[in-house]
Amino acid sequence: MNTMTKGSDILLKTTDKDIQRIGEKINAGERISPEEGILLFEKGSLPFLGALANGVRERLHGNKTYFNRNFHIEPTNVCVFTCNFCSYSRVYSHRDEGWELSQQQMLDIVRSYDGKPVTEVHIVGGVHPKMNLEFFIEVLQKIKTHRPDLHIKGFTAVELDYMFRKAKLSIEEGMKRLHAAGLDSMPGGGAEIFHPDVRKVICADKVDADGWLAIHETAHRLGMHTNATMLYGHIETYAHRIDHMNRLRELQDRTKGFNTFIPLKFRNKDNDMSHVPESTVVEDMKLYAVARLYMDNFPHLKAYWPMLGRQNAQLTLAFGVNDLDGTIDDTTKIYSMAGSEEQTPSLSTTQLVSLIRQVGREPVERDTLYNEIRNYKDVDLDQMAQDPSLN
Ligand code: V47
Ligand code: SF4
Repeated sequence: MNTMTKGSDILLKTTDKDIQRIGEKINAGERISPEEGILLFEKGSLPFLGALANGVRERLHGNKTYFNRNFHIEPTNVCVFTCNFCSYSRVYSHRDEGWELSQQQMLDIVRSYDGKPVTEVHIVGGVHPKMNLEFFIEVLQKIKTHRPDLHIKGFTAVELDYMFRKAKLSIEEGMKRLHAAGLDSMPGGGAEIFHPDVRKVICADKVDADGWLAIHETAHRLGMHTNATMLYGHIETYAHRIDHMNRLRELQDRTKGFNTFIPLKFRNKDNDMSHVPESTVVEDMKLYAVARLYMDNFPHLKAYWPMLGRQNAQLTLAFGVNDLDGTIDDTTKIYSMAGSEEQTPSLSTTQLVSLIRQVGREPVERDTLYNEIRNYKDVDLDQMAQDPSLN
């Protein structure tokens, strides 16, 4: 049963004229301006924003909540860059404190999923000065030879920018070579906050906004889909968030190549920004809601449960989110090292399905491109728990 409040019901109870007008615009299917986006952050109450965002989410996806079966490969945490929010990377001179996987070790990880119904491998890591384009082309080819049907979502624009510059290739040439080797799509990492006033404080030395956007635009032009993230809840203002989302919305108007927007909550353990307090759950939910309202041309909004924790991820499903990412199988360290509650992030299919059903939503397994694989709305949870392929 769906007990969520529709946006139009809550509008009657809003006394702020500006906010009421913005709500009416959204309910009429009109786009909101950057100024209106900032006003929503400043003056929109949590229940009001939640109801509006939920209305948009249900217009787009009904009660469906997507997840996938996936695992990560993190080739290395050695990194030439020094983002202040990063708890995960080690500089090259301290590489003995980190890890560097060989091609064989990466392939062994893929082989360990033989016979298991995963559909996606997500490859992301630090920017290692010696792991170059040729190295990753071989990795992609080996994975595809071993398991052609496995979708490879790999490499942030930060990793690609470094690889292409080192190989002295244009973005287009570099992307074409990776695509031909087996790269199917790109994750959304490395975006952080685009505005230079923030970027110069939190991640001064890596690719800037225009470089990040140019790589995604090229991928879209070559027919690949990508995601986009935003690292929020540190030193950025509401205006910086809207500026970030606006740049993405403008690119999406031109290419339609983004699948999913993924806000990532800043976690402050063991990094150079540990003095910055983390955002509250109220701020988190407001951010998801405003993202759903502002990013009107993004089909999907994802809450990445290893970062938020599973209970808060459940809560986001009432604030515009329609996707929870995947089973993960304890194959990523980025968030546990930054202090997430999820120290060994892993959910069986049964657990993910239960998580979604507990809050009255309809779990749908998808592939990376959001083709539906199976709807678990009416599946018997006890029977599922007995099925080894789902646990
Ligand atoms: O760009 C690093 C973030 C990102 C911290 O596309 C941190 O499906 C919070 O982009 N606190 C990489 N966040 C991961 C990423 C991603 C994750 C899941 C799904 C997808 C997708 C993409 O992790 C980085 C950075 O924004 N990050 N450190 C931290 N302390
Ligand atoms: Fe390197 Fe990525 Fe960490 Fe920045 S966030 S230091 S690019 S691993």
